[in-house]
Amino acid sequence: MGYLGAFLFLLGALGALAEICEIPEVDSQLVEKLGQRLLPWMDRLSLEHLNPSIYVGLRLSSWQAGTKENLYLHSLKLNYQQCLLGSASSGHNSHCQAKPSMGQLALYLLALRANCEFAGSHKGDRLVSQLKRFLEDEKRAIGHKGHPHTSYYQYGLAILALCVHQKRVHNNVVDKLLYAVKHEQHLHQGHLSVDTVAMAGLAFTCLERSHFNPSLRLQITTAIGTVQEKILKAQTPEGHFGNVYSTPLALQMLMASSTSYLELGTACLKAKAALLASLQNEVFQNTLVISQLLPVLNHKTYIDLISPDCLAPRVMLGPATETFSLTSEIISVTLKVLSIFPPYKQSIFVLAGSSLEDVLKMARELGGFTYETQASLSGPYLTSVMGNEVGEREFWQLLRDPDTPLLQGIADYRPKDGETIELRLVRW
Ligand code: B12
Repeated sequence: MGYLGAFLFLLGALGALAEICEIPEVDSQLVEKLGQRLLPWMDRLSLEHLNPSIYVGLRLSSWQAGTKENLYLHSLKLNYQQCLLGSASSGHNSHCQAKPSMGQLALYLLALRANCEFAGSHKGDRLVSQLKRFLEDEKRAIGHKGHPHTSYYQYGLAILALCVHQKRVHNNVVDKLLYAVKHEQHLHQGHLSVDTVAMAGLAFTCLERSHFNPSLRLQITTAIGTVQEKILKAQTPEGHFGNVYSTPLALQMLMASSTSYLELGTACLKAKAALLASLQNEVFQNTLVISQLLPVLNHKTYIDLISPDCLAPRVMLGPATETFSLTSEIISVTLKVLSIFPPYKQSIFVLAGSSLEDVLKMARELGGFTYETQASLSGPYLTSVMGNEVGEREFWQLLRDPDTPLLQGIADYRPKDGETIELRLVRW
């Protein structure tokens, strides 16, 4: 009987463990290194470079950047409010090249919450109304065209941002996201990425916790289960959910929701091991991805923004110690573009360690090749090659021969000697 009791207790304990997604402690030096990568970006205070996701990531981490952080939030407020609310006639927003998008406004509202602020003032209310209007427009676009103007990722992000500010959205707005998650295989643009599903799951989790949209409660709970299932199914043999860069958001989603999936605990431990290996190999270079990972390493998620702990002690980040490995080795990278006529193919010689962006610059300098980029929160986004701008729902995909899409953008990816990189115009 004693043995049976102990056995049952052990089973119960294992069951309880298996139902939570927990990430054990990670070496704090490795985490600090990640945080330090954000520091140089916090000195760039123009609208083009401001990134509310950096602020959110840092506030939900165990590290802080002292006064730099306050200055950063101040610049975010100045620029976002001027560009979104300033009237063109008063000249207030003359320095705004482009209005922040729906997703950027949503991230800005998350940044305010990360500082324990509610969008309650007159200005805050107007921003909330703008975000609601964006969502209404997107809802109509989904009704007409079957997809939003922006993406389901931004749609989920916007619902999440309003939710953490305790702002409700209509059932029919939530309904469109519920439908997309449930019927994703029937949507004509194919499957939703793990990042997109995870963002939708975070939005649903917030709605569930806040008891919003009570008449959709059952559908919301079911959708959370569907999202968890999709994320778990997308786990790779190494342990990543989707790919290494979607794992942070996927983990945020899994950590935020309690679940009855028995395999959850094991899946998260495996993901954590994969993350650790990636951290050690310095795979995380991109500030946006780092900003999504830092909360996870501090056992936090965007759901914590419902009631953030702004007094939690955070350690000051030390100055970054960059280790430059200067090399004079020259490598050859072949650049090809077959989506145009006549096709382009050229070997480009650059210094070892150069980014793909350096290769593109060199190709342009040599002549016969042109390209354009647009600044985004993930870095420079390739928008045009040889004068061919992307049309609606098209993008210039980056691939490594024979046919492997790159997991990084032009600024972060560093081709190896002898590699062939293709730029391909595709629909998404
Ligand atoms: C939607 C999306 C796309 C859409 C964007 C079109 C659209 N109208 O939305 C499409 C399918 C076209 C796309 C393309 C690519 N993407 Co993408 N994308 C995303 C996703 C899911 C959401 C981005 C978003 O809306 N953010 C919120 C808004 C508020 O921020 P934003 O900066 O204003 O958003 C713009 C940029 O993110 C830009 N964008 C989208 N992807 C990428 C990737 C890079 C490297 C850059 C610089 C910009 C960029 O498009 C957004 C809309 O304008 C993220 C997931 C994530 N975790 O962030 C991946 C993500 C950013 N993409 C990624 C990648 C790798 C790419 C590609 C490089 C893939 C490839 N091999 O070609 C290309 C970009 C190539 C190029 N031309 O420069 C990675 C980046 C990883 C990293 N290390 O930085 C992510 C994190 C996905 C992942 N887990 O792998 N993407």
